Amino acid sequence: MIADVANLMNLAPKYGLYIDGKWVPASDGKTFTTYCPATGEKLAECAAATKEDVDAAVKAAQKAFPAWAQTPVEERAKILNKIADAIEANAPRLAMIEAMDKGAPIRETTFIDIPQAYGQFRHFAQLIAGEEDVLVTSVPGTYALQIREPLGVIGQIVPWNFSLMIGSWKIAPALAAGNTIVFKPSSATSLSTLIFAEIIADILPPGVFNVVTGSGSKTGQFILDHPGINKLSFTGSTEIGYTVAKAAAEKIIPATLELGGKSPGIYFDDCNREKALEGVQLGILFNQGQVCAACSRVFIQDTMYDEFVPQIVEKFKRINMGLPWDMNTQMASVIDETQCNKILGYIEGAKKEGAKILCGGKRRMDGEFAKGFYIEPTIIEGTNDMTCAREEIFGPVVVIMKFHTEEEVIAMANDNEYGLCGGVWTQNINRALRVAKAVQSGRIWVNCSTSCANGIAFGGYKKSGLGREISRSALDYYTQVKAIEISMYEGLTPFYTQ
Ligand code: TXE
Repeated sequence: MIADVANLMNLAPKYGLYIDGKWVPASDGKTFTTYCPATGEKLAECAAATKEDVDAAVKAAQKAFPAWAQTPVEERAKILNKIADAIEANAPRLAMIEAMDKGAPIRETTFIDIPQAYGQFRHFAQLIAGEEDVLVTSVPGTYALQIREPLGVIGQIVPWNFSLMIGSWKIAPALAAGNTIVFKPSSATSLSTLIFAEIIADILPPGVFNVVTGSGSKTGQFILDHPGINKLSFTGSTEIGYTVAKAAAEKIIPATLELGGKSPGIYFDDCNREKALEGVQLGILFNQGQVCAACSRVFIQDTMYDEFVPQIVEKFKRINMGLPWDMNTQMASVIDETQCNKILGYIEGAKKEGAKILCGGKRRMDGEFAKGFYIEPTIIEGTNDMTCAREEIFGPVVVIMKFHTEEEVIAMANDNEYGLCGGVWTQNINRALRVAKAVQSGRIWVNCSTSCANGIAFGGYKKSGLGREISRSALDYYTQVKAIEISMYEGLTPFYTQ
């Protein structure tokens, strides 16, 4: 089945690395194989970029930079809109490849991943066209211009959970601001990026956007170490985030880091129960829980706990697991065996620490699930100090806990090293605002979950990262400010002459 779909979709055999507007093999000819996690079938051979290849990509981006940086914003905006149109025109193909590559339900890639991707390009096209250089009146007789200038060549590295979507969060603002790019997708999910490069090949000048596929430890590290990179932008684990931050510090270049999360979902007893149930589900089962923003710790007020918990269990038991390309599938495969074992390891660890598994907890190997990595939606009843409640599991596993008062739950929510997102469910507006303000996270949802609207800043507090994406502020992170002070004053400076 997969091989047929792959052929139909004209997949990767013809692809290599995309450097300076051309497809080239790795300089040593080496490739790596990518598989569909849902079936174990081979999808494609991709080129494994060497140090020389990364160097060639950086040089191409450096060469393309001056002209791209000077391209008028209206023209850049037009190009960004054309990229959005190209993604939208290829949406079914991209949604299918993303579903096959990461094993996620196609209804999610169709309705979330791909629209987010083209939405980002439209959003930044609009923003950049409206940007103005700031004219500041300063001391009498002088004025100042503040100009935002692009940084140069940006090294962008993304994870496997939302290749094209997270990619668009980085590519769109970087291009809008006039930078050029060397981009590396995760070796587990390179295909949507390669198709993206293919469909925009005639839209962008050569060298403005380059793709180097390969492993993190080699290709990724070559990007971090390259002296020609002027900024790093990374989404992935906090562990590799440290490596990226160190590489940036050594070169004194900026880095945007979007790292792990262990976000709290807080449910007060006056919440709309039906919406709240949907919130718990979306918060942890979307993309099999492999979402940095997942609300993987759920705090339920004691006055509704005994009634609400069985309802969540019931809902999780009814989740329709299936193959990714079936539109009825609500949950499919996690990314690979390592991730699968890691998740199961956390569940076993939770049991040893005294937690109770209320539902799920096992890998499914029956029928069509035999060759993939399917884990049942899992609810752990635990405490906030257990490993399963402290560390990012990155799977369909939620830890539920009881709380009594607002103060108590705020303290519990903040008692974690991460601070990416969070949700508060209540119909009391004052309480919603108080809790949203008190929880130490970059984004809080009130009576909703896991939404990532274009234009609303995304990024973490604490160990969840540095910088913001998706919104206007992303442009700040892809530019540097030049201030030009100009004097219209004819006389000498009074300070010196008196
Ligand atoms: O992430 P990595 P992995 C978490 C999640 C998951 C764990 C490991 O808990 O189980 O991380 O996943 C590239 N220099 N998250 O191994 O290693 C790598 O090739 C430069 C959370 O996939 O952080 C990939 O392109 N690059 C997270 C990207 O970094 C390197 C999303 C992410 O890989 C590199 C993903 C190096 N030395 C995983 N090593 C989130 N919260 O969104 C790796 N890479």
